[in-house]
Amino acid sequence: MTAEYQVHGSVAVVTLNNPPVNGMGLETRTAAVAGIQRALADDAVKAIVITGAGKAFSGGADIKEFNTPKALAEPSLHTFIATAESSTKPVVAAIHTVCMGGGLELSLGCHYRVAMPGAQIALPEVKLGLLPGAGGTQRLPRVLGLEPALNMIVSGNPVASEKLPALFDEIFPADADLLTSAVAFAEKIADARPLPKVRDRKVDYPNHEAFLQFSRNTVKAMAGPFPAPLECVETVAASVTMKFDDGMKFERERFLHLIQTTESKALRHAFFAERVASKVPDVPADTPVRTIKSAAIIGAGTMGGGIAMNFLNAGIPVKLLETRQEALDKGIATIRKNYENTLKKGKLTQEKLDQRMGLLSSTLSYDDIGQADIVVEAVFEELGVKEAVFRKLDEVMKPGAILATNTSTLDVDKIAAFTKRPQDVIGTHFFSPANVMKLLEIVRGKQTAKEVLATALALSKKLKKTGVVSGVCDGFIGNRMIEQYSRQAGFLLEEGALPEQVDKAAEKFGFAMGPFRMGDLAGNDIGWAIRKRRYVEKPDISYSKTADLLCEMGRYGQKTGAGWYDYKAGDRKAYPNQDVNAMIVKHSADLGITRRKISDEEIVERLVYALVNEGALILEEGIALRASDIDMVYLTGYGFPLYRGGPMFYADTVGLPNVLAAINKYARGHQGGAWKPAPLLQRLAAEGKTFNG
Ligand code: T1G
Repeated sequence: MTAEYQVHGSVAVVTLNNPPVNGMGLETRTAAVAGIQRALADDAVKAIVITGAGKAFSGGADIKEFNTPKALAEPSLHTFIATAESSTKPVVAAIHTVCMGGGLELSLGCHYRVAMPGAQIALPEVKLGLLPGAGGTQRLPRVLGLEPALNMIVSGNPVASEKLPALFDEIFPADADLLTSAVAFAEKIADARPLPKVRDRKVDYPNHEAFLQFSRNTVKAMAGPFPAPLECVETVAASVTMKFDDGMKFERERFLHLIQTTESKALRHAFFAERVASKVPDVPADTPVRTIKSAAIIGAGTMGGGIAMNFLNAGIPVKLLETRQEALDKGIATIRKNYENTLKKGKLTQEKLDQRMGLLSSTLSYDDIGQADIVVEAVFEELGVKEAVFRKLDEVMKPGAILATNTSTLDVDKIAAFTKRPQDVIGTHFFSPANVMKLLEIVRGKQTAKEVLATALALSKKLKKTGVVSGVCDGFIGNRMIEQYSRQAGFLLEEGALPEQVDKAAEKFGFAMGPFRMGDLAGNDIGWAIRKRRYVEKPDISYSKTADLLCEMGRYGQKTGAGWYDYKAGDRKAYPNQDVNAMIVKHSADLGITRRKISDEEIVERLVYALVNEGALILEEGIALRASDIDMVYLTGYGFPLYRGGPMFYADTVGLPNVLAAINKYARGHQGGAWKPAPLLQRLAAEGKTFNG
């Protein structure tokens, strides 16, 4: 059943019932419209209440139906709303918990709205690259007024029901029973006429043109590559400048335009990708999880401190362990300073700061951490050091404690083998700065217990991270792909490009930061250390020597005040350096390469398709469970532009045959050996399929 029908006295109650959030898919719309029609045909019924079962009134239209015939099939959401609005008997929307998107639009088509306090009210369509497409842009301004409605629609952010008295005819006490109260309200107004319709109201806003022009300018400045915010302004403007039905037509036309845009498809892809990432096919959703009431962090450096903050922010006490008191003191001071900076920005209260710092304790002894439910090590990235730590943890940690490593490049299975409990060992790869970056790569060892994996996924949600499961390989998902991206960046320098051109092209594509500025930020010596290891372990993999030559010049990046670029104190701008560029040009000559002009298009293709091709290998090796997981890694951990949906989604929009053709072209060029097309890419391209299915 996707909508139930009951009669309470003289009131019919239609209950939307499409778990988990009563998305108004075709079956739900059909059953609800049938319910209203049944009520209208029953003379004993004097009024109608519409409400939602479970944890929502309604989370809106069923996004899963978009870009499928069901989305617009009759009865459409418009028809459902019109059925309520044109009803000859009063229709009351009884709202609780969540009322969003089409759910709120449905309630605006009803004659009355009543609610429980604390319900989250929103028109979040803009966050999906859309606009409220079922009358929200025309009706909400008629209820809340032009400015509050515009703010809600352009921001897409929820507002608690009790903060919107103009929207509701009654807000019940928190301890009221919604159904009982709503039925009583319906009986009270059953004979009231005329039936109040939002569409009959007028939006009164003197000098609205000036306000709307100001809104256009403001939204244009902040919308970046996304078309939806400005479309929201224009359609809300129609609520003032056009008659209701004309405004509805205009809204429909702009909605149908937006739903076809790549930006909207990318945002909707990311919405579901984030949620599906926590689903592991062989780990049932009801797998028991271990209780995490306390944590221990080994290492109070940049990573250890950042990781500790995640737990403190989630209200989980942390015991920070270091080998030397001064390291401990420094680590704790850094954590406090980070919180104080947030306080200064007005994003944290003193009370919260004190509460979080109050959850932090420290020790120099492993004997003090044995009772922690989870321990995360963030010590030096060297297998010998990890071995010593894990052997010690194996000795002191209570049975059932989760032993997590924050390694970014080492083999989690080897680390697990240092203990007698490999089933309790897992990788939790945080990204620096760990208290800021949303991405958490959860590395599943061969022997990691399903319960431990399920616990780590649940914990990532509690830490407000996007947890993505990775298998064990060198670099897991993100770093393994970025290595190919960096290789291409280096080869481009040898062939004729300079760091500034490559970075500008990448940033124009939408990356938060190009590869060379990123190297300067992360530290060029980190890549240098990895390459030195690679030269021994995998001599057949070639790299441009330019990055090594740069490090030999002592130019490790921002931390040394100079890297690919020069930096000035207190200024984050990257200034090209002539010595570095001369080194690059000389290196080309030493290689006997005649430097050539390289187009931005080639730069972007080589950087992005290097990610795509490695992502395809990762997918077919089963290191990543699905293409959208790879997209989430890049959207939340590597500054890939959200409006392009992630590398695999972007490749789908370009067309895999086109991606493959470009790769085959580059395979015939300089360092072409780096381009071995992934079999999965070749197969999908040949079959006319996509990564994201
Ligand atoms: N359609 C389909 N599925 C949805 C959904 C929706 N609208 N909203 C949530 N889900 C699924 C979600 O994928 C997940 O699935 C489960 O519900 C729980 O979600 C014409 C066009 C409602 C605040 O944008 O903001 O109406 O992983 O983990 O943290 O103008 O979901 O369990 O299989 O997020 O409790 C506008 C989007 C639609 C609201 C609940 N509405 N959803 O948060 O649970 S467009 C939205 C949310 C529209 C009209 C337009 C949140 C939530 P699974 P969750 P939550």
